[in-house]
Amino acid sequence: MTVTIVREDAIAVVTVENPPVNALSQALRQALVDAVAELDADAAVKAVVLICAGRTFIAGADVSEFGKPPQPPHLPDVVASIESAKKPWVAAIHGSALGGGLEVALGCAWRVAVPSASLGLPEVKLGIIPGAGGTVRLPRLIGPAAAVDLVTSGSPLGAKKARELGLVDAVLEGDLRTGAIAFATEVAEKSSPPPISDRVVPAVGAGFWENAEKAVAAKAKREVAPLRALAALRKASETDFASAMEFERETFLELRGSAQAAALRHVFFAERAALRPPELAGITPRDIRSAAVIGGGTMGAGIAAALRDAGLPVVLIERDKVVVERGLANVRAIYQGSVKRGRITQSVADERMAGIIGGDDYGLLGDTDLVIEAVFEDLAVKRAVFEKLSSVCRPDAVLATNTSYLDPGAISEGVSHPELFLGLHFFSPAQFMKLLEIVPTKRTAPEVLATGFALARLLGKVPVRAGICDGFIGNRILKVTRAQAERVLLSGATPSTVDAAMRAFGLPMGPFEAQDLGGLDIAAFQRKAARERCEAPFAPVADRLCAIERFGQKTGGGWYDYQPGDRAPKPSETVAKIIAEEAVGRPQRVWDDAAIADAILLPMVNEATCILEERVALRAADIDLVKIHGYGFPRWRGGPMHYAEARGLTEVVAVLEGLAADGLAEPPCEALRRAAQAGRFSALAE
Ligand code: T1G
Repeated sequence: MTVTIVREDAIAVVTVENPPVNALSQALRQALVDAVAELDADAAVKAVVLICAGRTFIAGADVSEFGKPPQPPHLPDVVASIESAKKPWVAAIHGSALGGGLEVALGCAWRVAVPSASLGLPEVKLGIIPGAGGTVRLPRLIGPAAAVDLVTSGSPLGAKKARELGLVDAVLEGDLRTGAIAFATEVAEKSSPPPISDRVVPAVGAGFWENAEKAVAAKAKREVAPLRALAALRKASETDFASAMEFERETFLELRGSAQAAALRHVFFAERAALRPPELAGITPRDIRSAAVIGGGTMGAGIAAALRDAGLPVVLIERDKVVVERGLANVRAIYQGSVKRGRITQSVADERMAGIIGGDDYGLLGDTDLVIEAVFEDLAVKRAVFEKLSSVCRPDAVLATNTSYLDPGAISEGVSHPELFLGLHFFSPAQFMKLLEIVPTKRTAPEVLATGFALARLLGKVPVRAGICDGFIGNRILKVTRAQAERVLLSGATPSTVDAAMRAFGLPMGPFEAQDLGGLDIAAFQRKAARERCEAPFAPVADRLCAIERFGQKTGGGWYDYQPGDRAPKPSETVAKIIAEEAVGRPQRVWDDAAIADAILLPMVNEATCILEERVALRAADIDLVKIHGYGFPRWRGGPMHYAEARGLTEVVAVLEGLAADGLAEPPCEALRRAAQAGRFSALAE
């Protein structure tokens, strides 16, 4: 970490360099305070430019310091020292001025930015609120309404919008350093605006805060920080600066130590670590400049759109011209949906579609870098596709299957270059779902695996390497979720109480509502395959529902009944009768939300620990990312493994032993017992 000061005539340029993102470590905070003192004492200096080296302005406090006791100088004091400096400071912003970085800029008398800059206070995404004046100075500068949006959403603004709001004073084209020095030279000659801390917050209309509270609560759901941030913004609008700063700091320090903040920090670092797994360090991925998708159904069309959205030219192959048109129509429908929701403009949708060629001639793939197969989930059908691909594709083309249940190793039998083959398991809808399970076979070359991760970075996905087993990581755990939900059902609960309990835990929907939305026939198909492998999946009620073709919303009934045109689930007498029949002879109990959640979640953790032990997943954090980005597990819980560790693995083992004793779950696996002794899953890898 370095802070250098260069004097350009009467302007001092303070350059911060603390790779990778100029985070506000203790050393940097100290260096900024020292710079203020040094430059205040230098009569020749009329103004100061604060600029950063590297790819971004200060991207916030150093999140890796959060687990430790805060060290002085504390950031509010650093900001106050810049704000009360004798010379005007100009923050010169490029990249991302986020969190504490924007708060430092708010301490400056002026802010200038390049057009590509982004500015924001994302603290709520880390389960905290701004802790160095962001909730107090921002409403004074841009007004309460804009401040509420920026702080409670945590989403950054572009430079143009920031200029409109008055968050920055100028958007500079050309070289930032040169432009900022010119700007500083100009303002040095004139009186500075009053420090933001001395300004008043513009008044708001009656009911503003009450309405804001309703809106923020609706979006935040169970996340605590957004509403606490709103309270701090209101405090800033209704009291003096010092009291508001004190309130903000107390709230910040309290939330920093909270379980939600620990969980969200865990996910923050896990997501970043997932993009560059250590086992692929130094391995150069192949270049992917063109791609193709075989199969234009829901998954194929979504994958084609995701590839197009990343700028790749795409070829979409289907078995004949009629189905090709249907495939292209599926992709077009995706883009029209995005236009309708205002996500993209019509011209962008047209540009995306223009980059997709549809055809039934595999000959079109002679020069394609990557081909992803997304056809019907049948081994013979998939093998036939790869046989054709092996005969037409370049010998160095990467071939991938989007299978979610079949063994990629078995699918790749017969391909001419098995080292160039891997599984790329997208989740529906593939253009939006962030998760990508990357499934290498025994023959997949390291640089091809690295290509899978590079593709994920290109597509903005969260990549997780998964070993080969039935269901890889996510669907294997999902099988346990469903089996456990049925066990609870047959022990006295109802689909509604189970779903309500899982929603109360934080999931967007319960296991039975989710099955009715996705269709019960998909899981039935897998259970059939499992039974052919002599496995005994537990789904007595689901099996009977499928036998009477209750496949969910699409058949007007599954676990619930549905009125035509109405997606609201209604308790079903038919289902209740089947449950009662299947429950005969099973001990019944009264279930509360916590007990239901335990009976479903803790067996998931048990299965996930087996997955870790078998190295189907390499890190517990990877499993957390799979469940958060593929199955709606609440981010603020940190994922099932983080949740279990935070709760205490010894307690998890004890509860599982109780459930097993009652015949309601498998006993804790040996690996989980070992992890419980160490108190952490990482011990399994040692
Ligand atoms: N602290 C520590 N490390 C950080 C960091 C941070 N704030 N931000 C990023 N990193 C690391 C990251 O882990 C990765 O490490 C590397 O930098 C590159 O990140 C008082 C308390 C800035 C938009 O929430 O959003 O200020 O994996 O891969 O895609 O109110 O990083 O290479 O070892 O993400 O170019 C508020 C978080 C903090 C911003 C760049 N700030 N960072 O994205 O790179 S709270 C944030 C980001 C706060 C004050 C409060 C992004 C980025 P490694 P990357 P990128």
